[in-house]
Amino acid sequence: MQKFIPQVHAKKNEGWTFLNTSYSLTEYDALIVLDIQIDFLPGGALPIPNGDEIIPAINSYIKRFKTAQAQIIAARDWHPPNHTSFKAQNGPWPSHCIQDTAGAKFSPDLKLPPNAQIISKATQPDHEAYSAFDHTNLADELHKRNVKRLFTSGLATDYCVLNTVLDACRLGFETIVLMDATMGINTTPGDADRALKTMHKNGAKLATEMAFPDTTDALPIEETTPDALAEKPSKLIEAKKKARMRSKGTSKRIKTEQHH
Ligand code: VGL
Ligand code: ZN
Repeated sequence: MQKFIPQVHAKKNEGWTFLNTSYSLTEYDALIVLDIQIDFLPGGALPIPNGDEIIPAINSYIKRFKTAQAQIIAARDWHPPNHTSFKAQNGPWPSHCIQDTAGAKFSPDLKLPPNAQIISKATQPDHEAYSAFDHTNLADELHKRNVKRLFTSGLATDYCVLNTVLDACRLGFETIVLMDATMGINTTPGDADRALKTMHKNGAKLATEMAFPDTTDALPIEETTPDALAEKPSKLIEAKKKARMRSKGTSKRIKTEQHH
């Protein structure tokens, strides 16, 4: 599958450094998937342009996190019908993601595992809440599971992702924005780019899937039994040699972080 990197991020060549970062995931990491709901996708009540294009990338991250037994959290915008963010209440947005309606459902293309933790946000009529931490039990859930590192994805870069990431940084989580798995509304052109800059300035790291190991790293090399070793020594030695080279980071240079 071809990797998707939003044009708006990919074209910015100056100011980027190349690091040999390679994130290896554990149960103390969490993937946060924000607002991949019908109303935020093309055809929905408040569609984010090309919002659907990040779903394959999110599914790919879900697979990595699932394999590592890391936490997977799906947040959803979950408004009461008279929410303060709606135009009828003099808010900025058309009605969207109303609790228990079809538009509030997650996209059927999103491959959420059954044990994903669901967080509902912006549920109080008089309180706008873009952050998944705002009036939710997300922080408690993460602390309960001893999560130290958050990887954020989803919609929209300039609202929910921005506010969730700033809260995560404030709360002391190591926070990584998955740039190839987020898309902005860009009500004002440049909003999403400015949001990324703001997140980075406040301590968030910016990364793409290039900062994760090649999928071949998942080969169960350590689980090979002595019996198998006796049968096919040459193949195993080769696989182990490759694994050692990969772990030393000699294989590639990865673009991950912005300089300022
Ligand atoms: C959002 C606009 C309106 C978001 C929520 O979560 O990004 N944006 N409601
Ligand atoms: Zn909303």
